Amino acid sequence: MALQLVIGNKNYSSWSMRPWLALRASNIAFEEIFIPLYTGEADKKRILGFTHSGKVPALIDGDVTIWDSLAIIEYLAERFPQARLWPEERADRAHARSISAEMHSGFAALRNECGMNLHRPVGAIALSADARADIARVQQIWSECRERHGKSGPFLFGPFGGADAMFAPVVHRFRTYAIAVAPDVRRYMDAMMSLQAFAEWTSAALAETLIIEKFETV
Ligand SMILES: N[C@@H](CCC(=O)N[C@@H](CS)C(=O)NCC(=O)O)C(=O)O
Repeated sequence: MALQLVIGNKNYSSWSMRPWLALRASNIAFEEIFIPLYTGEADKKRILGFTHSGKVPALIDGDVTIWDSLAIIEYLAERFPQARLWPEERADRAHARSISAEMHSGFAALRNECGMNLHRPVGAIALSADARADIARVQQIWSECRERHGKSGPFLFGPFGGADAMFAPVVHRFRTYAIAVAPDVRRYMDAMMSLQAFAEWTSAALAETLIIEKFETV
């Protein structure tokens, strides 16, 4: 039975984007189940029919359900070792997991002030000191990885992997909010935007017409 990934609106759902990208960039076959977010009770019930968390993403693999983006990526890494979602070396793997967990649990100011919204016209906004600190920390994480692994490929640990999937929505946030970035960070963003799976998600998001008013504030 094919894997099923339950996701929300591609334009807004940064959490959905992460495991979707991990699957697509790794050429793992899956069925996509789209449920529009924040439309009311009926769609919320549909999400609850897949996961009691009531949130997307959720991955269904037969009788196993995995909810939460990072848990899904961990599951995929175990289930499809050939996809090499985590680096081979233990120290690099620990590093990749540390930055992925840091992304997963942190950067609240950046997330709140620069919500993912792909169809938003590109333009800068005034940001709080906390958001600016988040942006500096993300750039530090990416630069450190690129400095260490630049020779093995254009992504954080060389080839595309789970850590890249976790940070992918930030590439869109930096792009749409016209964040000034260092040249090595720009090169990483360019590599991400050239990735077929990333481009595929982006064009599908831009084709969506559903608007979530509360995410259209800036
Ligand atoms: N920590 C979760 C966050 C999931 C989450 O907050 N999903 C949002 C959409 S991006 C959601 O499903 N919201 C719908 C709702 O709360 O009704 C993860 O990493 O997957």
